[in-house]
Amino acid sequence: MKRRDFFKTSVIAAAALTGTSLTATQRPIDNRKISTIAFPEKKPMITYSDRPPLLEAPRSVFTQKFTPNDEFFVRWHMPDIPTYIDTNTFKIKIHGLVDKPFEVTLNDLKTKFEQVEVNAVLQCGGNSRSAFKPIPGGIQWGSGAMGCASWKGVRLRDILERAGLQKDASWIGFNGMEHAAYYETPNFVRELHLEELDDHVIVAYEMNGEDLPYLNGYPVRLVIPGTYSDSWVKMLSEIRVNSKYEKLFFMDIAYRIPDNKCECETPENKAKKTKPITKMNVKSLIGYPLDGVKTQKDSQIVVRGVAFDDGTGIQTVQISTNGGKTWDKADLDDGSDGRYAFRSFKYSFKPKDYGKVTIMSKAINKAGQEQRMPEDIPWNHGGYKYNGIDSVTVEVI
Ligand SMILES: Nc1nc2c(c(=O)[nH]1)N[C@H]1C(S)=C(S)[C@@H](COP(=O)(O)O)O[C@H]1N2
Ligand SMILES: [Mo]
Repeated sequence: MKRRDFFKTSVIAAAALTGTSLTATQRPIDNRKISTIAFPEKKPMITYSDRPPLLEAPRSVFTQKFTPNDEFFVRWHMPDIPTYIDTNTFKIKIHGLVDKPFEVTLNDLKTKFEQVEVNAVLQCGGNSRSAFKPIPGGIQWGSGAMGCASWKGVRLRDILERAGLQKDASWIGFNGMEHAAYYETPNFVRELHLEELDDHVIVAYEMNGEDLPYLNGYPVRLVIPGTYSDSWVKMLSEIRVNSKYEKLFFMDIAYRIPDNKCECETPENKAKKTKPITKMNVKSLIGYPLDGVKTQKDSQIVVRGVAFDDGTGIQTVQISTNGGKTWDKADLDDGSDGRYAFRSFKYSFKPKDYGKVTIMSKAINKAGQEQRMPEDIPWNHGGYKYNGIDSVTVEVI
């Protein structure tokens, strides 16, 4: 037996003995090197692929409540992304089960509808996937496949109202403009049920006060606060209203987790029933200090980071500097950026001893949901929804 195989069986055997399913067993790998090559409108970032572009933000940006556009992560499924979009001719087509199908230009969006803004966290369902063992398929993201921005645009509901939904309307499909490299791969289309939509869902053309960066979906994208970003369709060109759910690749295969109480499974025993990932769970991330930072004994360390959930609201963030034995409350900002935005936190302390100190952060939301230790996070095939307690290790010299 090869060494790797042996490892695999012993893990499974251990899981079988204890009757538990596999869990995440390590922290996400998020000290990867920043690329020396920069993409259009972006600073050099952690780069997993250039075709399609897959870029991760470094941990250090998470000391800021709003993630700068030029460091905002990027994820595309298909390599063939239009390189030029003429905003004079660009239109979104709205059709299907509506009384008045129509096309809307960028200018129409900006002038013929009420303009609204929402601050919201955009996070890939696979963010922090590299914490799972055995390794699930997919991009081995560290913790930087997320960011918070202020989004400006038009309520999706207002657009649908103008089109006039027919009686049987219940599912809405959203199509992006890019294409697959091979014809077998379908377009990037997501579907949402009408009931999932509320007034916070917008068709956005602005991000942090600027046009959307090209790689983040210029000229318009869907923004669905509180949910994982796989449904935040970029370069949105078509809105199609249906009575039934169309069987589509991305909805049926990707971005699903086990539909059981623990939302868990093992590599051998794949859950039979699955469900879409939808709402985000509670999470915090330390932006400063970074792993390996050296500090002087008797000098203060000011820990800074961000916390968020699905919009339920963050109750507290706790910090431990002794491996989780005791926890202390961090200071939170006043929350005035809204319930879908990052809450920033701060905590200062003076290490008493020389040597390594591990700093951990744990967010708890208003529903009492909290981050658990990495080894208690349930494993799933897609490597979705990781939200283990965060940690960084510094050295006191
Ligand atoms: N048109 C289109 N929209 C898309 C995708 C895509 O591949 N094509 N990927 C989705 C996924 S899985 C994620 S995580 C987010 C990433 O958004 P960002 O690149 O702006 O960070 O876009 C979503 N919207
Ligand atoms: Mo994603």
